[in-house]
Amino acid sequence: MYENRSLEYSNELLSRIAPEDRVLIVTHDNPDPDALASAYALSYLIEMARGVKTIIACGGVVGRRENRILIDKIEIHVEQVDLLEMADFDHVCMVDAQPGTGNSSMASERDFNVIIDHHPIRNDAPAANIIYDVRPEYGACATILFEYLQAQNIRLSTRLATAMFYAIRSETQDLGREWVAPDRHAYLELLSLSNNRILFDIAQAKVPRSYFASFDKALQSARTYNDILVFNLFDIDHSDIVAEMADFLLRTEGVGLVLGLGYIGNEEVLSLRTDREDIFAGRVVRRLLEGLGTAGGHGMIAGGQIKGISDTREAQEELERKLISRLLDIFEYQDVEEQALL
Ligand SMILES: [Mn+2]
Repeated sequence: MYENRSLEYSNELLSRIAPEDRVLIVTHDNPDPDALASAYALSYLIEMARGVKTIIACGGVVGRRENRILIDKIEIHVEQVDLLEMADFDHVCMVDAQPGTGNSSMASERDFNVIIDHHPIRNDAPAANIIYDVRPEYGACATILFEYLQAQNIRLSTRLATAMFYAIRSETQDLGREWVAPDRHAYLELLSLSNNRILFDIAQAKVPRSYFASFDKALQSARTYNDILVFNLFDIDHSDIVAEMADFLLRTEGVGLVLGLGYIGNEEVLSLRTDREDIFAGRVVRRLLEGLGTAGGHGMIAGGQIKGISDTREAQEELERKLISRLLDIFEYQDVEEQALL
């Protein structure tokens, strides 16, 4: 079961790749399981169908321990994108991201031949003659690639199936948020093809002590304003931790929206989570960061970044106050009392 467009787009994509071509697959910085599995799936498709080995690259780091174990166990080779010369490639494909959202070190649209994504469509029209398959309704980008592989009748290896299953599972929180029927179909098909031992090793990954310090910082700093919760981790060693703590704190009773902050490499990192059905997280974060930074996201999950923030505690605290005040303005909560979570 796959949508017709999966057959059309995958046929078109494969027909453009000649046996001697060099193909690069990039995704967003600090890749998550969906980005990694999507890149790996596209690379597998091109290799199986056209016999062409591709290179996968991105910027940033893989911070979250589960994701590092995923890369190790599945053996996904990811290169640093800034060490590569774009001119060396005949095709540059982007998955699980689009140019111009601020979360990729690869900025300009001109560089891309293929864009496959499930984030909301950017306003600016894509360049002519590129393959542009963006499905904002899909819960995971890996689901789109799963359909390509099905449409091309390609048998999945256990490792690929495991990576894609884990991607859909973590991106949709086990089909709990942001999913459509194709995600569910892919999830069930992939489950039966997956290696449970690897899934267990990923989910039960050992974590460093500093991981628990992040929980402590998140809990100690958390403040609520009606049903909004804000926390600030200040200095962090990888940006994924902000989103992880935001997911964790969204479980607070009476809280419907969480804004998490962290700071790394002159950049403030924001993560927004909501389970309120009347809110579109991506829109809230774009309003919040208007004139300050870049933002993007879906209905329930969104993120953003503000560059060029000084590394002093005062600068970060000042920015936090500014963001809280903007957020309370957006929800007309100006007169709401601030309460510590603990
Ligand atoms: Mn994704």
